Amino acid sequence: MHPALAGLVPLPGQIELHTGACIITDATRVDAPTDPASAGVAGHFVRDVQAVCGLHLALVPSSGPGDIVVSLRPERHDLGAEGYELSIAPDVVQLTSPSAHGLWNGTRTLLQMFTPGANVQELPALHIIDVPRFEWRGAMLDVARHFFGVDQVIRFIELIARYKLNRLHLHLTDDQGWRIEIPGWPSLTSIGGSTAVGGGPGGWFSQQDWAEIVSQAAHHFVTIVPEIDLPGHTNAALASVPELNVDGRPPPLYTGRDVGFSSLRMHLPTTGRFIDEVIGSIVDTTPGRYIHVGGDEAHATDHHEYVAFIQLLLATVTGHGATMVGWEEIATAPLRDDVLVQHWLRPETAMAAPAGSRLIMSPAHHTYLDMRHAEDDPFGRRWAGSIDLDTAYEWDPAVLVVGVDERRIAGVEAPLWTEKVATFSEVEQRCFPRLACLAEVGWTPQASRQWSSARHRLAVETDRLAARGVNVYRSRVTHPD
Ligand code: TNX
Repeated sequence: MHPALAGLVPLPGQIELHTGACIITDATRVDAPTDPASAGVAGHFVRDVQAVCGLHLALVPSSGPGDIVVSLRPERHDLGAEGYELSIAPDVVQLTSPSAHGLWNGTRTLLQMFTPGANVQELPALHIIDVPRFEWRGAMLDVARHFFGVDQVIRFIELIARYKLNRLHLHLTDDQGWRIEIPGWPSLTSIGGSTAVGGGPGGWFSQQDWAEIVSQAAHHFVTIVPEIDLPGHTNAALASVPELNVDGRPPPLYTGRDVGFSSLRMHLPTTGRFIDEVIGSIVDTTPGRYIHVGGDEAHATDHHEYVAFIQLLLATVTGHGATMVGWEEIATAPLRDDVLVQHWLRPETAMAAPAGSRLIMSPAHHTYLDMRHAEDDPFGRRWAGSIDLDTAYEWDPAVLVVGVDERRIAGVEAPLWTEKVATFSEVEQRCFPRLACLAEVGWTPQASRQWSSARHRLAVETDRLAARGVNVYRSRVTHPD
């Protein structure tokens, strides 16, 4: 493989290598369209090139010989919502897409061809046509068990966007913490946000913090998927709002690691208003159309009440004009076809989703980032096994759940639960480069994916991340000693 292709991840769907090369120097210019979204992508690319190798490329409105020409071609329906075409010839680099998102994806590929630190770049002549296999390619960060602040979340967005991941699911509430300000309910954060697993200081996002997160996400073509976990995993809410409790007495804050002991109560007069105002506020402040309502491990809710809750959540989320997402347990209640069901543990539970609905695949044994990397990893958990890079890579979302084929799969997502992850450096070590494996599962056609090829590219990517100061996991499967 040409050295400039050694760091590509996810691997593009079609690459055709030609002879010759295009030389990029600080005289190379980037010719960008004038619409704000495409111009933003081109500007971002110029800044990223400078960060990777120090070259400063000028942004210009008209093209000349040797330029990198970025063009928006709305008529290229064949490339879908996110696809792009990239052709590199000795005298010009051309990047084309029908959407700014596709141009963004193309610039990510181009950037991965730049050799870090080199002030003359030799890009091989080639032709790429690249369209993602799945629409939903995500990571989840649990900011409830341990809190991670705005700067850390933005850093996380920058890192996942390297791999064209386009969803960041934020697990905002759980037994141990409530992490987002809701107008009219100040105790949710002042009490519910005041601690974390192990008794640390916790924290929460103000409305201003949240606006900053969604805006930075948009600049990286990442849609934020906020999760308010209901009706279980709610001790922090119960501890903050006395009226949510049957006896009106709030339980103490919880800083342990158990799951499945808390529940809202359907019949209490405050419960419905609470759900409506929380979901309404989240919808109003989050531009993406998805609201994740959790629904997992509600072991303290009887099944009748659970079904009633899921129906109430569905009516509330749809009433506010959003699309509901939930963990696979919600499929035990009647749903609508537009609900997204997130498979994590039991295929037979996920299978109960309506025949017209779509699934997000997060099989614990391949995607759970809190699991240990290998048997000698002292930090990871073990209930879903060891997940080294080969295990994170070698699976096919289309064969996991009987009756759920390619067309019913919205995509893939890897969650990081943080009961045992307390610092951002640990977040990095759990996620990178494992998230690069997930990105290729979600992007590259199954027939073009081979562990024997991915292994080398992941080794290059691991070294690049390390050189940029990311606390990577150095796997024996990519770095044998
Ligand atoms: C299961 S996955 C959970 C989380 C835990 C995680 C720990 C899911 C929907 N629920 O509440 O944090 O296991 O690995």
